[in-house]
Amino acid sequence: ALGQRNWSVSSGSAYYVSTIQDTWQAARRDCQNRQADLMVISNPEEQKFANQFKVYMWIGLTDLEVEGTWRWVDTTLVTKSYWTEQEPNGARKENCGNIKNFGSERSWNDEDCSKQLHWICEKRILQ
Ligand code: 2F8
Ligand code: CA
Repeated sequence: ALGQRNWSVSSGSAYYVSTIQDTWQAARRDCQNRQADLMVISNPEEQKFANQFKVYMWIGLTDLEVEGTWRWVDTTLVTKSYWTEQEPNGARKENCGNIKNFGSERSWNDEDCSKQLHWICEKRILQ
């Protein structure tokens, strides 16, 4: 089917990369509509995967609940992180995480959630 072509499968998860841009909240809703959620980066392979797209990408990273406490959409705390130097710098203005500095392993940025960006969904596959 058409949809399947947009998913790539790698080590226990399937990833969907959006063709359009939208806010972090709308991106999350889109992922949920696909029986998925925004991408949770749990290992260096996933970090590398997320860095391959040469445009900014929303991921499932937010401190909307408690300012300064960055969590993944699956509610886990961020353990190994890949913030760009000087990030996160947005305090209360920037509460959603994206891949911005994709030329560097340390690619994460905190961004205004209402910005319209591409996004990556992740669906965990039972095995
Ligand atoms: O230099 C990093 C910095 O770039 C922008 O601010 C100038 C980003 N914000 C917007 O684009 C709105 C920041 O999130 C980022 O930290
Ligand atoms: Ca920032």
